[in-house]
Amino acid sequence: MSNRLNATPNDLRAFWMPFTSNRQFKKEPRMFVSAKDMHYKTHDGRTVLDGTAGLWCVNAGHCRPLITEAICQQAGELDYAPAFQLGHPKAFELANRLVDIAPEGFNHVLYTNSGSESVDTALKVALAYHRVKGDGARSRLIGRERGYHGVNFGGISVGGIVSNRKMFGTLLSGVDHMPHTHMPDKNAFTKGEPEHGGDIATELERIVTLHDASTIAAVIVEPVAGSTGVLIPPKGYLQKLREICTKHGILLIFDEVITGYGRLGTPFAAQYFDVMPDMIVTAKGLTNGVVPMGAVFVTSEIHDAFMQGPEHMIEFFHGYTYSGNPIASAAAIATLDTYRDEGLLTRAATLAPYWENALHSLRDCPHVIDIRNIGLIGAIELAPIAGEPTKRAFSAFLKAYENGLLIRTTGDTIALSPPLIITEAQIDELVAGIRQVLESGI
Ligand code: PXG
Repeated sequence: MSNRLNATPNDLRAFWMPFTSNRQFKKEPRMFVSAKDMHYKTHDGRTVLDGTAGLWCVNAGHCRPLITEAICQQAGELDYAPAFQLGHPKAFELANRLVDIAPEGFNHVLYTNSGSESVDTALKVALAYHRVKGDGARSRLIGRERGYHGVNFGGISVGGIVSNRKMFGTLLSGVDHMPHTHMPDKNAFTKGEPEHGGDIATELERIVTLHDASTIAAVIVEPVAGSTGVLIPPKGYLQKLREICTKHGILLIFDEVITGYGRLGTPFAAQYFDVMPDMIVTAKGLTNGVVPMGAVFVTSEIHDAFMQGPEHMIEFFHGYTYSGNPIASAAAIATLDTYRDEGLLTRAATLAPYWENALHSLRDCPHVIDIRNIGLIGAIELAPIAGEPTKRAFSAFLKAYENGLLIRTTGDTIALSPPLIITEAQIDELVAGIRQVLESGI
């Protein structure tokens, strides 16, 4: 008998869930059924304060009217237009709007459908750029230990989170990794950018010497590493990476999938740190997480290098069926309107001092071994239970959810990234709720 006939909404077997402990979840499901602004509603009728902007993406808060209306309107007007050799106005309008908020010089945008696709797109642009410039020997890519660049083959090759790599064979060849910047012995409980570790960037110089600069296409880093448990760049670190890349003709790619669109109090982290990469990889907050979409920003220098040869020829053999999809474009334009109207791309700068003090007030709670923060990002690292890594933080996540708080955990770190509309009173509520969880014997 077909399994399908028996399927009911309460049958959870068919969906193999992403990055989830499927068996645990299906025994004890946690479902959201609606959302508004800072809150979710659960299937059992409870209200949950969103401390993570969904998965770092709902920067303007949930179910925002301009975005909802734009999607409905677009779906009824032009649902889909072929993305290759044809266009539609909103994809162009959006690209111009994006260039307006990007750092100067980022004049062109390639669209994707996710952060993972944006990463792989940027890596491919880097390789092809050197090739069109007659420098095709530059084929190596350099990432960093503990880096997260999505889950596609390019991204896990340059990424440095072992559990995301070890099951998947030999990955891309010609990839090397810089050391990560986490130095808890020296930097624990630093507010903002750590003092120690900026010189770790010189490890890139060693890698360049090892392989020779003439073989290296690009270096990719998250300006603030998120998924690994929130690692803030030490003072001077990103500047030093930039210097080394420039000196050796290597492209520097910032993966701003979580830092893009206001998370640090500037539109992009490049502006926050005043370090300009050659490409900026984004997704998530581009559409407020509502419709899948990503964008890769490139400089005119990179774009223009491809604009050669016969005009009827495709200049870059890459793209997706849904690149610049009309509904995603409409959602993104309405998202940028919402960010602009409410000042959300800079609001984190105003809230950051309050956020910092609130988070660091948890220092005396049980199990806390480090607290890190920047912009509207926070991390509370817990001592692992001996022999059972990740269990303590996961218990904190479950307990917080029961108590009406959405937090994220990765390893034994609680990561926080609330919507940029959060109020000071809601920050207090979040922090008080976390204190309660940490003091509850997890
Ligand atoms: N790069 C970075 C820096 C990311 O943080 C991706 C690429 C991939 O994006 P997609 O859209 O393909 O998932 C990400 C995604 C977490 C968490 O809790 C982080 C991400 C996704 C889900 C959870 O840290 N980052």
